Amino acid sequence: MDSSPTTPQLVRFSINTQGSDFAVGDIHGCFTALQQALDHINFNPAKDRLFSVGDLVDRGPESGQVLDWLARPWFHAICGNHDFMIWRSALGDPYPEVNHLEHGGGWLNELDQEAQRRVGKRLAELPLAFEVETPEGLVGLVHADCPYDDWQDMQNRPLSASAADCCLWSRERFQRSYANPVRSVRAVVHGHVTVSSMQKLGNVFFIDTGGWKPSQGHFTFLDLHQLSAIRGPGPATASIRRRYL
Ligand SMILES: [Mn+2]
Repeated sequence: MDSSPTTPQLVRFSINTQGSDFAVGDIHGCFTALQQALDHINFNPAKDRLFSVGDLVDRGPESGQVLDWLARPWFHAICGNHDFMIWRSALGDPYPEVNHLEHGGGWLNELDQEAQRRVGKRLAELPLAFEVETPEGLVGLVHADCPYDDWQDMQNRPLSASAADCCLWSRERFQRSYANPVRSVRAVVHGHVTVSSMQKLGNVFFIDTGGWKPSQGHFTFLDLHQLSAIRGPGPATASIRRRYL
């Protein structure tokens, strides 16, 4: 079975002249908590857009809602390592390096084969990177780490296997506190590394503040026009969500 994605690795969004653009960190199947946080910040789906930095699924109770969310015209997502592991499994070619069940991937097995295939095909379409036009220039989004010091390298050539791996899995930039800016782009936004509050290294933002965690953490929304963070509410649904973990 061919499990290679056919989607462009980088997708560009033109400027939103009507409303705000927000990036949000890992969701991990906590869509009810995400919706509550969106309500809290007065997100307006008629004119605002929400960009997920990936890891839509696994760990939380509502991974099965992922296709409904991806059908919403204001919601856009790149691929995280969990989305990657799910589509590989769902299309019959599991990623061999990680025991996915230990990392929250068991929900897939509860779907019938047709539903698994629908999820797999859709998640395999998620690109590895977005670039969003803002009044002050392009903002890039990559799940884990940008493999290059210059965003043009994301734009001008196909990603090598190791560069794609970096986009999905790397923690190096964060762990090494590598603060050189990524050139030719206003900012780059990552999830993947869970932090207690948004962190910034050079022009690179780490925004996964654990909104998916059952008893701690919150969603952070990074306004891509202002490059300012809005804190969502804490884990208000903890008692509901903990049952599933
Ligand atoms: Mn991740």
